[in-house]
Amino acid sequence: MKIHSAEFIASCVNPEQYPRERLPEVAFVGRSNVGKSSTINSLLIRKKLSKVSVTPGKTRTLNFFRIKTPDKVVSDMFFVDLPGYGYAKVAKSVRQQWGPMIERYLTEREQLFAVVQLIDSRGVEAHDVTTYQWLVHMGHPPIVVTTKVDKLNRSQRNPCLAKLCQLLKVPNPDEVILYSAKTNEGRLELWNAIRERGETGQAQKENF
Ligand SMILES: Nc1nc2c(ncn2[C@@H]2O[C@H](COP(=O)(O)OP(=O)(O)OP(=O)(O)O)[C@@H](O)[C@H]2O)c(=O)[nH]1
Ligand SMILES: [Mg+2]
Repeated sequence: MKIHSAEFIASCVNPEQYPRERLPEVAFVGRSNVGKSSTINSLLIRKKLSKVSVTPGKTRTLNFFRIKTPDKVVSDMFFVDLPGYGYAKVAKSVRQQWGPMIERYLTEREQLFAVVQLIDSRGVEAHDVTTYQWLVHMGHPPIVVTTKVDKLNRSQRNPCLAKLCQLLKVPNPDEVILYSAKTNEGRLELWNAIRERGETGQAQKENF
């Protein structure tokens, strides 16, 4: 996927601050430090667009990036980098704000056409499972991406993937995308999955 432009637009904590332009949106969810910001940068071939940190809890607001590509299906849209869930060291008062902030965005945002859920390829946590189930329940079955696969050797890959599919009960294990923001492995597959959701969304709109 070629990227015409990728631009930071806004950092938001409530809906009044969300961008006014009604463009299709793709949200990236996952626990703190799983690699959401790195994956966004890798997809966009930008090194520093979304801030990456070794310290979990870096992204604390909903960050909107406007993306333009030459592809008709995904020509103009927003990527939304969400704060990570489940990081105990972030002050409790901050964590208490994050849950409702993320939930509200995911449940109310009409132009949200794809949710990408990132899970560390080295291990699924209970919070990942509940988030996955909640997203399915809310009508946003996510594109599941396992991150940091460069940290696994070849013999570890299949068992890790099988475990993840078993815990999440994903209906189609072939659709889980193995990703590395370090090597860009999985970049094409993830773009294809986002594009596919875009096509489905457009077809649904035309049927109304
Ligand atoms: N080896 C390797 N490291 C990665 C990969 N993706 C992210 N990392 C590292 O993991 C750490 C966290 O990455 P971020 O992209 O900031 O994670 P995040 O999910 O945005 O974290 P929060 O904003 O805190 O929720 C950083 O040190 C990254 O360099 C990957 O694919 N491979
Ligand atoms: Mg981040």
